[in-house]
Amino acid sequence: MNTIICEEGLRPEQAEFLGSKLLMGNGYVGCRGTLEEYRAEQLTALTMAGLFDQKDGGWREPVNAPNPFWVQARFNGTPLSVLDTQPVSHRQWVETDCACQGRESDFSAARVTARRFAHREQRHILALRYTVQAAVAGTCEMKIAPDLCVWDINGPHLEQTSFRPEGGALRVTAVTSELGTAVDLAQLVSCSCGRTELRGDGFYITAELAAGQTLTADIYAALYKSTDPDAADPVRAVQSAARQGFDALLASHRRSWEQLWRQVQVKIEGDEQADLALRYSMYLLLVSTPFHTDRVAIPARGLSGQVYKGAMFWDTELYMLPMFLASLPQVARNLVRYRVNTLDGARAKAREYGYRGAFYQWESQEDGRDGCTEYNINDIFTGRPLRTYFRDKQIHISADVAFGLWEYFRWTGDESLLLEGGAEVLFECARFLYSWSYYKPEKKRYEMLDVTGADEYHERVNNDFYTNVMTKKALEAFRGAADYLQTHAPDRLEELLDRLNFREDLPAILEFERELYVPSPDPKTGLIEQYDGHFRMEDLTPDELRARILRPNEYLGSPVGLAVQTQVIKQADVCLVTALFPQEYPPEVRRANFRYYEPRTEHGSSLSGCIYALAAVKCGLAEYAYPYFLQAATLDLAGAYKRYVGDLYIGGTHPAANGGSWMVAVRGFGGLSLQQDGLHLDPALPQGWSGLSFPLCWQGLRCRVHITQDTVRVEADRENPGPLRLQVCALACQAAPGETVELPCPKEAKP
Ligand code: IFM
Repeated sequence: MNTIICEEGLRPEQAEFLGSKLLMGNGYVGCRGTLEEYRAEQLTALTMAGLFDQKDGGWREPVNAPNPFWVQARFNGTPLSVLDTQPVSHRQWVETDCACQGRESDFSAARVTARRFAHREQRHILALRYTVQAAVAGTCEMKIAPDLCVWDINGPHLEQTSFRPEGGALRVTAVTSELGTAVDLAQLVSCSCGRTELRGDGFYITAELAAGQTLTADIYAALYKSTDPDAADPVRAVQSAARQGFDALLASHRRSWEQLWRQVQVKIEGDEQADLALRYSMYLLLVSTPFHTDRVAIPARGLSGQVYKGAMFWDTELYMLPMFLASLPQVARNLVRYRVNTLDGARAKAREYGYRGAFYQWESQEDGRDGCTEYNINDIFTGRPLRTYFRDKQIHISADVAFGLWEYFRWTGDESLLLEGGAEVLFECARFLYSWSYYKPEKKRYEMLDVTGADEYHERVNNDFYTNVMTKKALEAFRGAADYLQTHAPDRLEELLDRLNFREDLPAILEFERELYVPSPDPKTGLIEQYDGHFRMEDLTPDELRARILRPNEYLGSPVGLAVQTQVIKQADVCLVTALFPQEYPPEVRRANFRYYEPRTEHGSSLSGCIYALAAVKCGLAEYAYPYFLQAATLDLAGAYKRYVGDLYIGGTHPAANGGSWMVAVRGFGGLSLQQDGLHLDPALPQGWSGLSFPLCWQGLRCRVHITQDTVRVEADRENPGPLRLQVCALACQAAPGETVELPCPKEAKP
């Protein structure tokens, strides 16, 4: 089914929002949902994955390519542009089944339509079909040329730009200012009628149109950067694209998307709004996914621009990876390999701060550079930069990386990743966390001091619950990898211990794992304190806190924000743990902590809602689970997110919330979990849902799961190498290759 997200009518003030909402892309490049006449002012951007640049000491950020979709058209002298001429009608959309953007604008004398895409497989190829249909006889003139006037926050990043005609195409070359990486683009235009002239700065088209006649301009572009392993001549590439033609390119692009959707599609029955929201959320995640490389992961704002420096955060491992692990393990491998590839950067960062091992980048860019700066936010009152400690103290990033890597191994059983650098990452993360820890002899335990947890409003705290739990998980992963190598590849273990000079560390790190302090629930109340002393902070609700705000967009967190001395938190920390590892906490503990922390959460992050939804499912609190799920899944559709913190723009798409919505649907309502004894399905569908189905892949075995209010059906793939075993509503079940098994799942069996 083609799900079209369509905006009727022209609202110029929405250009920023629609640019993100109608994003399309192919993981190599992200193209904001702007119109052909739009330029930098309307935040037009073609964001190139993995190409970063720093200009004049500003923040390093991704580079936006010259925009090959720029069209200046006139009909009988009147601009066919919503910037100059009010259209009689206007619509703009994105098709989620095939990542195509479209628009239709009626300017009364002529109607403009456009459809464009970045090819999913031929990832360097972009194509646009732009048509002008005359309502009256007249002259249509167009100039089509790559536009350098694109959105830049800390740019412009491209220098030494040159335009030249070559082989019937227009070639644009430029280099980035910091590293001199070349960006090479060729554009070619083919028109259905009229005269086309290629000059040094663009294609000029003139056509006399009769009333009712249509001029079709097919615009092709090929885009490369010199660091691409498959860098090639863009002129040849664009010529080949033009030979294939727009229709054939679109057909192959569409087939590729259809195939992708078959592998990932989650279907909700009985609730169209939720179904659409989830599909759209997954779409947004997929357009920013690097299917083709392990040199980048998915940035915190996807490929929707330069916000958050185009960097990869812990969002990848904790919020996005789960979807890929369960449905596209080959992509999960790329995401995890990215951390293997950036290990040296993490080592360098640990050294920089006087630690050992691997301290991963809080805002990771190419080759393991940390894009995160020491001053991330300006004080809204004084304009002065505020010292924040995201970069230096969010050490949970190394634990998250280790956790993600081990999750990959647990889900796929693919030992090659461990052997090809993965085990080294686990060893180095464990070493870093150990080197950060303090042993308190009087308490006979290790503690994690001076850290910032998931709740970023409270910086530099001691024993943040999430950090300590994840440290423990990272140490378990380290031990798991060491044990695995000992049994299956002892030579590799020996080699690693020698090369990393790890023999002395080994017993100490094992002791660290045993003696690490992880706060436990209060025996009377079941509450877990988020960090040492949190319960002594002023107890306020977020509304009471907001009543103290003096200026819009005030930053509430450290060092001087309103939340700092209070118990108001930015996003789930304790509840993140109980949501991710519900089996490790009794139901009354999960519930007590949900009831305590949820009313004290300000949701200052898009990572918050989905986790409270997941936590609520795991507590059986349906009245919270569904609304939080819908809020997370519709975040980018409705645009109900923060756009500014202080004077810092933070809009764009929200891949963590997108992946988080999948987690709520499949791991939450679908009840999918991977436990010590294998896969479990313990569904708890919202009342209004008549069904939920999703694909599942585990250790090379694939199936499709269909859940209703009282049954679970598992359809095992014909190609499976063996039987799929899992626990459905606490009953052991087995599906042979090609077999369908259906089990009752009565309400009383649900958690
Ligand atoms: O990683 C998150 C962080 O937890 C909250 N602020 C935004 C970051 C990027 O999404």
